[in-house]
Amino acid sequence: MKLIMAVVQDKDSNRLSNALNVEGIRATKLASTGGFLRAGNTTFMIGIEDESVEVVLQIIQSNCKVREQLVTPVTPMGGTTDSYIPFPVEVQVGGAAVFIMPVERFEHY
Ligand code: 2BA
Ligand code: 2BA
Repeated sequence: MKLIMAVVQDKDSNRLSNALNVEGIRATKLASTGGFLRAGNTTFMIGIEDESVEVVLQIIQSNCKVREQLVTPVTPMGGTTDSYIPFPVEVQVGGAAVFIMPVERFEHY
């Protein structure tokens, strides 16, 4: 079994939920916040048998879009705050940041 954690944009989360439901794939949605943009996003936690991992990845890929976003970072990208002038930058967000982890054991009580 694997645990898939996928950080997606809020705009895509309903569509992704529906697509997973249609395929009978169980998931938990967590409200999360991006460390860089400090804007809300959604983290999906999906416990899934190994043989269905690729199906889930395909569903995530086809339901999460890449979008351009113009932002003024609240912290400097270089790390130092000395002489930091906030400057709007365009960043590409998404479609999804996906982590796949082995599950040692799954219990359901
Ligand atoms: P945020 O941290 O709010 O990042 C939003 C977008 O800003 C990122 O899109 C990326 O294009 C840009 N960005 C982030 N950090 C940057 C930096 N230090 N310098 C320049 N640009 C930067 P994505 O890469 O598609 O990430 C979307 C969201 O997925 C992230 O939101 C974060 O919540 C999550 N994420 C991405 N990579 C992650 C990782 N390695 N670990 C945990 N969460 C991650
Ligand atoms: P929900 O997704 O809201 O599901 C609530 C209950 O609805 C489930 O209880 C199950 O009895 C039923 N259910 C959900 N999806 C189904 C499906 N595709 N076919 C038939 N019945 C379905 P539990 O199994 O006790 O799950 C309770 C909550 O635990 C779930 O809430 C979900 O948030 C989480 N969860 C369960 N299995 C998960 C998994 N494999 N990965 C991630 N989260 C899981």
